[in-house]
This record gives sequence, C-alpha cells and structure tokens, in this order.
Amino acid sequence: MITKNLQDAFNEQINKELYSEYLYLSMATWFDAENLPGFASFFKIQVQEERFHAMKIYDFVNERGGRVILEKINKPQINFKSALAIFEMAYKHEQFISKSINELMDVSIEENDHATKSFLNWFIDEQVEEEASMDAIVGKLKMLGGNGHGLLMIDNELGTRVFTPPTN
Ligand code: OFO
Repeated sequence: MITKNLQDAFNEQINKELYSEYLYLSMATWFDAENLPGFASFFKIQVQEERFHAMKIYDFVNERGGRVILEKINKPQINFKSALAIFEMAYKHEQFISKSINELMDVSIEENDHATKSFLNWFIDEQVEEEASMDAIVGKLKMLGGNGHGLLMIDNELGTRVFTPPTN
C-alpha cells in the first residue's frame, strides 16, 4: 500500500505529465501553423509519450491501493519565437520533469518503499532519453540554422518519428 504522502506526490506528477502533453500539443499547433508538418508530427508523438507516462503512474497508484485525483491542467504557452526557442523550452521542461522524478525517488527512499523505487527506475532512465532527444534537436537547429534549407531538412527528418509504446 502506498502512503498518503507518496500518493499526493504521484498525483502531482500525473498532473505534470498531462501538462507536458498539453504543452507539446501547443508546440505542435505552432509548427502546423508555420507549415512545418515534420516538427508538428514530432510533437504529436511526444504528446502520446506523455499520455503514456501519465497512465503508467495512474495504473501504479491504483495497483498500490492509492486513489488517483485529477487536478486542473494549466494553459500552455501558445505563441513562440522560433523552432529553436521551442526546443530550448522543451529541453528545459524535460530537465524540470527529471528533477521532479528525482524528488519522487527521494521520498520513496525516505519511506523505504522498495516497490516504488523499482517503479521509478523506469522513469529515471526514460528522463535521460527525454532530455537527450530535445537537446539533440537544439544542437541540430544551431548547427544547420533555424530557417531556410536547414529547417526543412530537420522537418523532413522529424517527420519520420513513430510512436512505439514501451513494453515494460
Ligand atoms: Fe514525461 O517526460 Fe517528457 O515531460
């Protein structure tokens, strides 16, 4: 059985994952409006990943005898300066999410809850990927240029991303 303390922390994390979903959907709308379908598609797939993260925590809270409580999801930013500004923001956001997962791990260590620690290890590893994928595109945008040919090249590449739900 999960403690009330951890239940509350997990409910906050569900809200953060759902906010991530909403933020990335907002970024997709910006790219769609800019006629960059590959970038938009990248973020629509990221939206699915974030929903997967939220539901993974949802299921765990239930399995451990806790109660999922949904709160309001904040309105995401709508207007952005450039593709580079979006990916810099996404990278920063993923760093914030990693910090939040680390804090959840700290609580589960304090409470000596081994099942929760084991569960959170998946998220610790996942966040390494989440940060790296945003940071890699920041690097590409800086290298190839945030407009013209470079932007179209990256758009083509990002359009090939597919969503593969993790099996574990
Ligand atoms: Fe759920 O990892 Fe991104 O935000």
